[in-house]
Amino acid sequence: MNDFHAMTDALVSCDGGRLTELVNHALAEDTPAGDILNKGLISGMDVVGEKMESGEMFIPEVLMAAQAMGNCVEILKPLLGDEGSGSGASVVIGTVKGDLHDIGKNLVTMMLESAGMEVHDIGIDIAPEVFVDRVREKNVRIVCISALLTTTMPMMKQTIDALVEAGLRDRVKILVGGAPVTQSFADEIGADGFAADAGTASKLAKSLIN
Ligand code: B1M
Repeated sequence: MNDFHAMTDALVSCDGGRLTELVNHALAEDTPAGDILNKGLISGMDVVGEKMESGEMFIPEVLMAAQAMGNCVEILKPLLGDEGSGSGASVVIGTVKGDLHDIGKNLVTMMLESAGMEVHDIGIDIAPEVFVDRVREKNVRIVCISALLTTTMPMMKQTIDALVEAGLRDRVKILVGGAPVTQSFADEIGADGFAADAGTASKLAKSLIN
């Protein structure tokens, strides 16, 4: 069994200590941080998601797994950098109203920060009017909207519509993402870009401002 399978097992059994140990061990063996993130942690969370769906794992366990993953992302953070040319651009990022998922959003935040952008992470369960207020307050160039539930995807459109109604739409580029989001959905709701993962989000954000 390689370390990636063991990481999935540790996530499924909500064993944060073991997961941290495995991540540190993989790093000591020169496994690239991106592989640990994608092949170990994110793949492991997909299995957690399947077990959640089939009723084999319950919400408190999923929360413990999410916490364990978050701790390991902190370890990987300094090693996942996507250096430069974000030119200090101001970004507002949040997860839409009704949606409490934040691990993916936090990864996008981390990648944007390491690309040199000034990121204002406004959190989870964020109503359209809060996005609008934050864009008004700051000299924001990019708005990043995350959603993980099919039921909260329509809130992405409502957020964009609120920015249009507030007369702010032309001032900002809007980037959307999250597991159920697709390029065609992004086009349909009038976003400027869609990214399937945090690394792509950072590259796209840079290209949108340059
Ligand atoms: Co939830 N959940 N959850 N959950 N949860 C999913 C999303 C689900 C797919 C699980 C499943 O059933 N298989 C399912 C959604 C089904 C659907 O909508 N069709 C689901 C459900 C149903 C629910 C509840 C409704 C369960 C319930 O209460 N009965 C409930 C809803 C609560 C709410 O939000 N109102 C719920 C609750 C929770 C917890 C709170 C327990 C916990 C979240 C904890 C937290 O985030 N702090 C949780 C978790 C952990 C998951 C799974 C297992 C893992 C999500 C995750 O963090 N993945 C998830 C199953 C899965 O996704 N496989 C599931 C790792 C993360 C790195 O990936 O967030 O996709 P992800 O981010 C990726 C990309 O999507 C992208 O970059 C990241 C990778 O680099 N990305 C962006 C994300 N945002 C982006 C923004 C961008 C660009 C890229 O630009 C702006």
